[in-house]
Amino acid sequence: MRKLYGYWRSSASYRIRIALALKGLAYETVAVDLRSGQHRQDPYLEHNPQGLVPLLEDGERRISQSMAILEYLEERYPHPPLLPADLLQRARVRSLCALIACEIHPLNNLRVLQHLRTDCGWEEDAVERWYRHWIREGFALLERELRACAGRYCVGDRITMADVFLVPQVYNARRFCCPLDPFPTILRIDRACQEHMAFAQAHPDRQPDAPGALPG
Ligand SMILES: N[C@@H](CCC(=O)N[C@@H](CS)C(=O)NCC(=O)O)C(=O)O
Repeated sequence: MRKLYGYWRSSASYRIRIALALKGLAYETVAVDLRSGQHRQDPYLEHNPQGLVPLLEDGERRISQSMAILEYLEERYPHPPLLPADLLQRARVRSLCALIACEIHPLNNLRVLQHLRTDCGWEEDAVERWYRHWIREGFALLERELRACAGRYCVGDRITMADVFLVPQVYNARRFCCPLDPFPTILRIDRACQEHMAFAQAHPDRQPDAPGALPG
């Protein structure tokens, strides 16, 4: 059986949920509670020495890091494809994924925010300003890129990995009340994705470990 170790509100886990749903792959959710630090303790650390979610277990195989998991899923279960057939378009998709995964997401990760609060003594207001700053900077770059290559979705008119990265990042931005009006292309693509059942199923509020989720 396939298992996804993740946390309902983790945007990196959200990426994998979307991809699994798009590819029609069933899985069991194993909740790892980030708030109580389960990801930094055994038994989770034995499964994933990196101590981060998500982690995918596919039979005997265990894969960490969302980008590596997505590339694995793409190669192992190629249909429907989440990377375009065209070489340059594929590079474009990967470039957008990296912009989100490497230039935006790590700056606002839980452990970074906790470090600012706990070790640097920042007030919550300053932490939120930090968060919004990196979203504003990153989304400005993303918006400019998307104006050049977007169709209905991030790259052309088919859903790709870039959309799988974009939607969870927009979710994070909304969670921290980042103003999104300056980014009409991002908002338009997010709306188009939300119409797709796979994105709806993968939404954090619909996960079994979300507060108020129905049992089973
Ligand atoms: N680059 C990693 C990032 C994984 C990551 O940072 N996950 C977050 C949740 S979205 C996490 O586990 N945070 C725990 C922490 O910061 O302590 C990936 O793409 O999988």
